[in-house]
Amino acid sequence: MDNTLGRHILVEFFGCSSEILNDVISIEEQMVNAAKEAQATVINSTFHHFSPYGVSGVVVIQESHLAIHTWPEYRYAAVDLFTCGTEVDPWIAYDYLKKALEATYGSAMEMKRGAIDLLERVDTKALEIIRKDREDQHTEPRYKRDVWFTDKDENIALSIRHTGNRLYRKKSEYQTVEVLETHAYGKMLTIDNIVMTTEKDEFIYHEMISHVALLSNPKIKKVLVIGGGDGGTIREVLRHEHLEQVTMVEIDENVIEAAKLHLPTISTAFDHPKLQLLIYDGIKYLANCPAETFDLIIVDGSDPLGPAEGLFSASFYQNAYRCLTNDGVLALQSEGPHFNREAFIDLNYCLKNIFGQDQVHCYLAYIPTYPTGMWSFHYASKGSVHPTKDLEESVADAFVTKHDLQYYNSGVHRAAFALPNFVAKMLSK
Ligand code: SPD
Repeated sequence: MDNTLGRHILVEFFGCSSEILNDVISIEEQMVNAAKEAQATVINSTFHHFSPYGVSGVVVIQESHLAIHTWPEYRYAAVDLFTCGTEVDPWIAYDYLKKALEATYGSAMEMKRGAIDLLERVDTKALEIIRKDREDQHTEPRYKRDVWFTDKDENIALSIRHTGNRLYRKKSEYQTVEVLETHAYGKMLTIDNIVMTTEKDEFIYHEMISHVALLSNPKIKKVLVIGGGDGGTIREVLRHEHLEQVTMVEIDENVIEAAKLHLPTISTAFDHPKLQLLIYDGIKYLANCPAETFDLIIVDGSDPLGPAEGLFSASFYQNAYRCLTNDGVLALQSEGPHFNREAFIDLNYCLKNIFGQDQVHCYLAYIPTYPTGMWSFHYASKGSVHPTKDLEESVADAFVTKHDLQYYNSGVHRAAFALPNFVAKMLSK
């Protein structure tokens, strides 16, 4: 170290815990801890998760940086530990990370950086004055965390910055449910690294998945909600006081627990006397449900992966059709025209086959925390009810005023069915 400016250790960790390597919050925490163990001064950290797998990030320290990229599918992490000066020992960070990542094997190569003999020192007096001025102005805490959650397919991503503190995490036999604290959208519920809902924009999705169907068919009395464990959909549905019964079937009780603990403004309706709550597989429930039981079925599921995959199948929608009363309506989230494009088109095609060409209507809403923002829903009518022709605007708007709705109104209801040409073309094939 006598004759160089810094030490750079290039590290490979093998046989690590895949779960830790895929957890952006743990990786950020462990990298910061490793820096601190090595007596470095942390300036800031920036970390991203890449779904489905992998984390990248850097901890900037006053003495240079620690960087990582992980491949959970190979239980492998590539790490750079670069420190300047004599006070920080990068090998302490190496030892700490080897344990923290549960690596079975680590290999490392140390390089000396900036050989003094090869460098020419210039007069630094002017630079010192500038640096002192900047230090005097510095009032903010020095360590800034920049931790990002990313919802992504192979081509498109949406990233949301959060505090790095995880409020909830549970893994069930179906999925991993988490609640994170975002800076812009309040608390956010995720399932298997997909955004489900956030406190600040949830109203768009929940108002649109519920009121479009309920306000175009006042005869609806019995409602079934499949999924929707955060409670936002039943909160909106149960605003309609004339309903006789609302049944909700959620496969994973952890979603309900997470919402009750951390999303109090969304999970307000779980104690409603008209609610019958079942923790059960919605696909099996519909398969065994007697014909013509519900006037409205709402499918509030996740993307077509994991337990939600069956919510995108023909047999599921055949059962939904069978379980609807003669003038019954099906309302569902149907992905984004730009995101999960195939699922969006296939679902439209599948519903038209089951309900009939003219019985299926796609409508759109703009949800900032879903990738691409443009999100779709479908309204499929078993009988003669039409989503816009049967809308009583004055009734809808009185309802909006009474409940102080934040997105839905009769104008938005009608406009949501006006599809941009490229979307209409996608669905006409
Ligand atoms: N890409 C995310 C689609 C999620 C739809 N369901 C959200 C659940 C909100 N109640």
